[in-house]
Amino acid sequence: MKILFINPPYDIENYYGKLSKIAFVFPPMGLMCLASYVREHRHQVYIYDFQTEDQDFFEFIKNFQPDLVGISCQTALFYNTIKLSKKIKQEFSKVPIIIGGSHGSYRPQDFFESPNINLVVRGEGEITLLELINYYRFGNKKLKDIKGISFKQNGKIINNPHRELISDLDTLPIPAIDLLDMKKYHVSPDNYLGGQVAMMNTTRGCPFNCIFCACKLAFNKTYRARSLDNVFREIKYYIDNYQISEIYFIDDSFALDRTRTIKFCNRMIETGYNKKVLWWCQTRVDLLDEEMLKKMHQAGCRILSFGIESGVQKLLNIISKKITIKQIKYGVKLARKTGLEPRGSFILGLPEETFLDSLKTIFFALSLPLIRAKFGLATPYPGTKLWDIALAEGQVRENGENWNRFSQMAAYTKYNPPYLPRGRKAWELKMLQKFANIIFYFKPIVIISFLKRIKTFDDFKYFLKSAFIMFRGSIIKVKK
Ligand code: B12
Repeated sequence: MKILFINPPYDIENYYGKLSKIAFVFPPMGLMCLASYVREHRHQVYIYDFQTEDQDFFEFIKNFQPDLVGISCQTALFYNTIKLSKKIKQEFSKVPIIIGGSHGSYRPQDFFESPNINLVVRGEGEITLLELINYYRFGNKKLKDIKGISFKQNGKIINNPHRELISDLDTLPIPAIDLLDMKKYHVSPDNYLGGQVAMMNTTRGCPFNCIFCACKLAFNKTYRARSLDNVFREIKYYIDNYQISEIYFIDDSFALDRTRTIKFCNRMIETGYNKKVLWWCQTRVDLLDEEMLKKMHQAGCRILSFGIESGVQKLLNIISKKITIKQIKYGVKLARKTGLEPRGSFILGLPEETFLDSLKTIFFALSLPLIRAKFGLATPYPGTKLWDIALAEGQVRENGENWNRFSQMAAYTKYNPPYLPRGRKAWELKMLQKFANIIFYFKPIVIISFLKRIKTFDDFKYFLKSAFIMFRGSIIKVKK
């Protein structure tokens, strides 16, 4: 069959406002995984990524004539997914449209308000999608027997039981980056280590239970890791075929398994890949020790991102982050001491957060030797405990919600934050978000770290332009 995968247009200005010009452009990892998997089963595949495609979508689709369309949809892409499905169905009324990704995993019902969507795949997609392809091709299974899907039958939404997770991730092929033009993807300037970047995922699932995180259903809380042989095959593939010099590991917690992390680092050193690629990853402050961080640095790691979230212990407890202020201080300091660039992401506007707590978080961030910090606003994505809290407080609606509000970056957009702690005002949180994001860049170590990155005149222009956009976007002009 001919399968067309689509990464729908992202109205990035809705979500980042003036910062959109300096945001990431990342390859659609979920679709690359699905495409390579079904391609192995001899189906013809194409990924149309609206972020980077030059050819007109309708010209393309008329030429390609798909038998099935699969769209990946996070909450931020919801309305565009609906609009696009309608347009596709106008031209190809018989082609089934299947949705997967974060939003449908928790709220499949939203998609069935549109008559143009045939099915929603919840959670991990590879096996479910293949079964669906076989269903459409041979009709050898009934829909009711395919796990992990939701569909509408006789006006009723049927949610089949969940699909079991893939137990051995090594059985999955390398994500199909060859279907895309890798050169069109880049990180934002503050993450720039120079050169072509590849995005990789060496594990799936996170055993923690933070109340704001929307990853639980896709991969469950079960942590599954690929073998290092398998991971290194992929790294070699990128080095040989794409001459990459940077890898961004998007694992939820890269260093969760200490023994595996040390082995990974040793192998980077033995293979000499640490001389060819620099890399960065996300991990938790409570998983670190000096020996491991030194090893990571030696193995080419340069940036370590931490989800710090708050500078107030009471709030860390409320969000079930399971870390302490002491661990944060220790972890960030240690990363810096071992030559890594520690970065932190913070959330303002958490449940029970007072104005003073927000200030404490901002000044706590400033007090840490962080090289970058990003301040988002608490966003109750469907499927999270924060959603349940917001629902109970009447701040989100079970039906008829405006998904454009769900951005984390409300201060830069025309929307108000979708969640407000008791007694707080939208304008006040928006102002604090802008203040926090901008003041951080005045720290001398932050300025120095940017200056150190400048190697060519082009780098200089790139950073100057980004700084200008950042400052322009952050001019504090918030309507009360
Ligand atoms: C890396 C990442 C990014 C990267 C790149 C994303 C990309 N291009 O793939 C960047 C930094 C750009 C990013 C941006 C954002 N992200 Co993000 N991101 C992630 C992260 C950490 C990993 C995603 C990933 O690649 N996973 C690996 C792949 C294999 O999994 P997957 O994408 O889920 O795909 C599988 C299934 O979902 C399913 N599937 C997916 N699509 C389809 C389609 C079909 C047809 C089928 C059948 C199945 C299917 O099958 C796939 C294979 O098993 C997740 C957290 C997580 N652990 O999932 C958050 C996450 C997806 N991001 C999230 C958010 C909120 C955002 C932003 C809105 C943040 C912001 N304010 O900027 C933006 C939106 C960007 C956009 N264009 O939509 C939320 C989504 C919540 C929601 N309900 O929407 C998540 C879950 C994190 C969270 N907060 O809990 N993100």
